[in-house]
Amino acid sequence: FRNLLLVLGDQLSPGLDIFKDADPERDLVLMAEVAEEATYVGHHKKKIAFVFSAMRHFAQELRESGWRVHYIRLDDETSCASLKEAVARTLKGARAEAVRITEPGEFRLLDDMRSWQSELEVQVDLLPDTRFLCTLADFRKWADGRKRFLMEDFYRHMRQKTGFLMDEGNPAGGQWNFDKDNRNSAPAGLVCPEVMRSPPDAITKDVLDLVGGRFAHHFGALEPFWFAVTREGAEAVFESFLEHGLADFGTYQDAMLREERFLFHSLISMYLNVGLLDAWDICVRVEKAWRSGDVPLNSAEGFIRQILGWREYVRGIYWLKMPEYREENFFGATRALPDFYWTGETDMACLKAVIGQTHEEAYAHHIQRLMVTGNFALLIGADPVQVHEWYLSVYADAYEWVELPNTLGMSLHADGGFLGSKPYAASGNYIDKMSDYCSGCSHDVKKKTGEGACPFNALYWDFLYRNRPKLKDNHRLRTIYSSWDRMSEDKRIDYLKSAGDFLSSLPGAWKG
Ligand code: FAD
Ligand code: DLZ
Ligand code: SF4
Repeated sequence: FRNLLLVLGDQLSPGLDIFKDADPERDLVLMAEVAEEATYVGHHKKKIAFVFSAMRHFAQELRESGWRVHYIRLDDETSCASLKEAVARTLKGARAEAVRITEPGEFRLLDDMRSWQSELEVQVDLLPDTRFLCTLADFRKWADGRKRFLMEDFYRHMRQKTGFLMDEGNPAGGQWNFDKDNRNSAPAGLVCPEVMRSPPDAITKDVLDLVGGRFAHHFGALEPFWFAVTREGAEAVFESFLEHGLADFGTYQDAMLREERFLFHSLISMYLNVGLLDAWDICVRVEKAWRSGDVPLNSAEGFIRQILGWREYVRGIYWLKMPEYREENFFGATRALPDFYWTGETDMACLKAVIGQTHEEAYAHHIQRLMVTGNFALLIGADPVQVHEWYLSVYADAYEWVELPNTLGMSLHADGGFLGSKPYAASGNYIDKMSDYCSGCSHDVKKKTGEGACPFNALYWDFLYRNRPKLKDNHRLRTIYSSWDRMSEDKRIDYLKSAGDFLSSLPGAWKG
């Protein structure tokens, strides 16, 4: 054959450039389940099962449309440890003029691939990933010479560039952003749509057996497994969201409920990230739903902002700042991530609920990730690398290009505010306002310090106090620091002592 086309587990898109100028008669597609990709962090069992099953279905889809596909399974006798080995072995069996690959979404792999050409003695072409709305070159152009890199500025630039939700050059509805309408808590008894569940087919059942056997020691429940694993399945999930979820998405975007894990969220990130759904197409359909009067503007705008704004923005920042970005640690935080992040064994009801849900579903929505597990890790000064590895492991949608900026930048402020203008630190009051967790907690959210008090309360002030030298010039924190300064000394000492007692009682890192 002529070219070997390597397709990775998160590149399941027939529209990618490597297929455009390829020839099914002369080129061979290679896909490989390999131990290195399945274990570079201890991925959640559901994430591995999702990726493997989606890969197997995609190979089938390619074959049905005429491609020759060499698919190496992890349980094949001839399975390979790494993607490089898979390429090398395939080339041993048959010579190729070149290996063609879409640029991977993680720096570690791109870096590795850069040496393949000389090591494997074959031409290796890396082609840009065309599934994003902003090319990396365009992002660099936007960033070039800029003093501030706010997402909101990037988002407006993208609205203008793409024309999404624009009316004759102006933002639809006269406003760029309807976030102030999107901060409602959920009333008790709120009825949320049923999540669409896809029953496992024979291919998925095979994968579940494989993952259950090989990765039994990884975090997370494997079953029940109900993720979609094909383009049609992912499409059905999105259609169902358009019909039943989108209208209320905006209003309850930040809410959290014990009994409603998914609320009005779309659950499409894992499908988008592997290429079973397409970002442009999704924005078109969400805008159409608003223009035809099916959903209000605050929901359509809020949703499009996540995809056209946040998703594209974090990817741009990742590639702009890697590899140094991964090492950043603005606060010098070194505490081991407590082992209950892996076991769920804590008496703090909010953390228990979010970690428990993460264990079962490989899913938590944005505010659960940011304001519960992320906020707690920020407040206790957990080591950013450990926190990052946790987020990269436990969610089905986690790939470093999207996970790292969200964790290290947005949530932990470890980049010193490059990505977010202030740390997302909050006391128990925020969690109480936005969720129903506190009513089922043995801690009292209203109690500030001492026995039985919600730990978030003292930790919040301790975090601000501890890091004041680094945060004192942040104008968004000025009022908060003046509240601290106005407190009586006794009260301040009380907070710091309470936080100190709590921190010294924290369990250490997981040794499992
Ligand atoms: P919805 O709430 O329905 O949002 C719609 C879509 O918008 C999502 O599917 C997603 O593609 C996009 N989106 C929303 N927020 C963001 C964001 N901040 N950054 C990028 N895209 C966004 N998202 C991932 O896809 N992978 C990750 O590994 C990941 N790690 C995160 C880690 C932390 C600490 C935080 C705070 C957020 C992280 N996010 C990550 C962003 C966000 O939490 C998820 O995209 C979202 O919860 C996915 O659920 P959903 O599809 O129901 O999203
Ligand atoms: C996440 C993942 C897993 C679990 N396994 C594989 C695999 O066996 N083969 C493969 O090609 N890709 C896998 N992936 C996705 C890759 O890790 C992903 O392509 C890189 O992290 C780059 O984003
Ligand atoms: Fe979490 Fe504090 Fe509320 Fe308990 S009281 S659920 S620890 S915020």
